[in-house]
Amino acid sequence: MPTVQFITSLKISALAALLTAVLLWLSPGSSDVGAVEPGVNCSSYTDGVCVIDMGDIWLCNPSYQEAVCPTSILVGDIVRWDYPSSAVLMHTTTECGADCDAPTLTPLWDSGQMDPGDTFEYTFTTPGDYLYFCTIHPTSQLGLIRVLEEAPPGLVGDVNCNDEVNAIDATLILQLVAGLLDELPCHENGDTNLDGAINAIDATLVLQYVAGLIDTLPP
Ligand SMILES: [Ca+2]
Ligand SMILES: [Ca+2]
Repeated sequence: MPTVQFITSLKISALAALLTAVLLWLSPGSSDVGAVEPGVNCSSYTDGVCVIDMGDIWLCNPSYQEAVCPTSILVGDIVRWDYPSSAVLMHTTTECGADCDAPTLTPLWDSGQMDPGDTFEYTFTTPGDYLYFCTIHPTSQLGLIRVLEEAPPGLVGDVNCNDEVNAIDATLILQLVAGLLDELPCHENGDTNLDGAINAIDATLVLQYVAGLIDTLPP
């Protein structure tokens, strides 16, 4: 077999192995992308302002006491934590860094002590996941702000610009991830979960969409 043909066949084999691994890695429902839609767990979400309710003692939704309550917004949005005057205890909203069990000493935001009736605002300018907690109740009040890129004007998932989302798009994304492509023809459509990155998860979501396991992209 000629050298070029051999290398090409190796690349295709590697791609197939990667595709299989991704499919095994992310079965439907095993990821936490269910919280992707902007506005999830905002008590109101209008004009780029997400209001997050705080309580005694939970963040964002009473059902998440002692669990991480996820909220999704778009980049550039403002989050306003709203602590009702009917509450009793004092709380904070404070960014954790990578781990709320070992919080950073330089949080991106820290409300300081909030008394009932207080509010605190922060503007999110960079996509990503931001863990936060109440420094007074660090094990029972936990939250996550997921800051998403704006959805592109094109068809999310259609990376070859043919107005369809199918397995070819997933393959192209995997080729990009594997370094076989430098860019996708419609690169802006490749971030299918709007988390600011194009990676194997995006290809998996395309395949799940094609297989009818999820109804929309972003999911
Ligand atoms: Ca396509
Ligand atoms: Ca992505």
